[in-house]
Amino acid sequence: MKVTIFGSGYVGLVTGVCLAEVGNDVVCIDVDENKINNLKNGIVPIFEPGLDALVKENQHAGRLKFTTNVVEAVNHGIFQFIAVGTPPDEDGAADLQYVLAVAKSIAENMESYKIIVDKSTVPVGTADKVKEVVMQTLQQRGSDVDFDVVSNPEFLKEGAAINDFMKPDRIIVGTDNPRTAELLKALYAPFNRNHERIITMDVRSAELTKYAANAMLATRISFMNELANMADLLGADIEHVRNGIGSDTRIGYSFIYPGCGYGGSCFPKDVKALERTAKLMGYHSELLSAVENVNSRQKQVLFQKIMKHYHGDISGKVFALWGLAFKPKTDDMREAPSRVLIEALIDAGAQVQAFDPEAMKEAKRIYGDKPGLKLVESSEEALIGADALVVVTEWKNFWSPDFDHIKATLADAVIFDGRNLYHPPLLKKIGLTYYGIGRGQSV
Ligand code: UPG
Repeated sequence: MKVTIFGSGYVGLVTGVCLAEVGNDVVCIDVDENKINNLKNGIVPIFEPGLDALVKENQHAGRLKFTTNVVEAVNHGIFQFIAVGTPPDEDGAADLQYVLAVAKSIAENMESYKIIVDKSTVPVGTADKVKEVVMQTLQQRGSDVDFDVVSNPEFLKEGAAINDFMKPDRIIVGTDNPRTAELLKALYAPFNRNHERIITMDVRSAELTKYAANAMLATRISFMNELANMADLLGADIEHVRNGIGSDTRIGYSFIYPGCGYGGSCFPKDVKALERTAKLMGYHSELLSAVENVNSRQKQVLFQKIMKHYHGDISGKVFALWGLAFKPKTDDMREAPSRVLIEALIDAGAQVQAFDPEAMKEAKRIYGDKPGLKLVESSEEALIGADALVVVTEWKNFWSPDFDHIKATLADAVIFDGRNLYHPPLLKKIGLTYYGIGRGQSV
């Protein structure tokens, strides 16, 4: 089938390559010429495991093309996916200008029936707005070409996006037109094997499903982070509590890991946007604002533990920081807890020596030569001359370091573990002072 994807960012690229991989004829379009030229040469702008190879293979096979030419792109696919950004504006609402601009471009150039698919995470009611823009533009052109607008939200986790697309838990298709649902089902058939994963519903419910999923997951995390803070005060270990409740099949083990706060491009943005949508409807969501507030506070927890340990004075101290990306297997530092910590430590007069397996380039782009921050080449180098170690992201190669060596290297022999990677009794035996999240140590 012929597919066009507007926006060659994270969601658009993954969607494009995965649809091409199963044999579709895909054209990806972006306004950024530089990005498109790089992609034509197999240079992928983001780090996502498996993406590079799929871009190259499918381009080589002729199933995947990149362009900046709107006329060519609109004429190509019966499916026109919109996968452009929806950044939050000042008051947390998703900014729809890019989505609506794409809708207009499609309408300006379409000559035959098109299925316009909203893939970007957009507030409830956006599909109706897209429909309106397309209708108006067609009217101005004096064209009566038929079209449908579908909401088909993505559920891709950074670092596991290819697998999430190829083997989805579910594929949500929101449309009010049964004929369109059938066409989408045909497009997604290769990913809908073994058991039925396609759930069709009306457009608004599909739009809300996306926000509901992310808000639920964010709520679980904030809930666990609050409990962790209580566990610290109560002298309980949240890791035992996590195991204790996770074993209840109604609760389950996923997304109940306490830590130094959730980040990334989705949870913070989507929780705020849903709260804002509720407000626009005249509904104040007590829960969503609490989820967001708990998370902002949680990003300060490591800093508070550090300040408490050092009795409020860390000037001149050097901190080795392991992990800059908001989570492992990505180079993404958007809303990352590491950023809040780096800035707090430096403002308080300390120095930071930071290392991340993938995000060094991104850190350099964000911080340049920020005074007080040294970006180093290895986890080992971060320790040299440091007083303490802070672990912020749970990359696998941080899971089992040489603790004897750490003890011998760090001047103050102390570890602040923002992801509860380590076993407190073991570290105690080695002679390291250890602070985790909710391990029964009050801040
Ligand atoms: N996190 C925790 N504790 C947990 C699980 C996650 O603190 O138990 C944190 C994690 O460190 C990260 C954040 O939660 O900061 C988000 O993690 P994850 O969901 O793996 O990352 P994203 O790539 O942001 O993916 C989310 C949804 C995905 C959706 C995407 C964009 O999981 O389904 O498509 O956001 O909306």
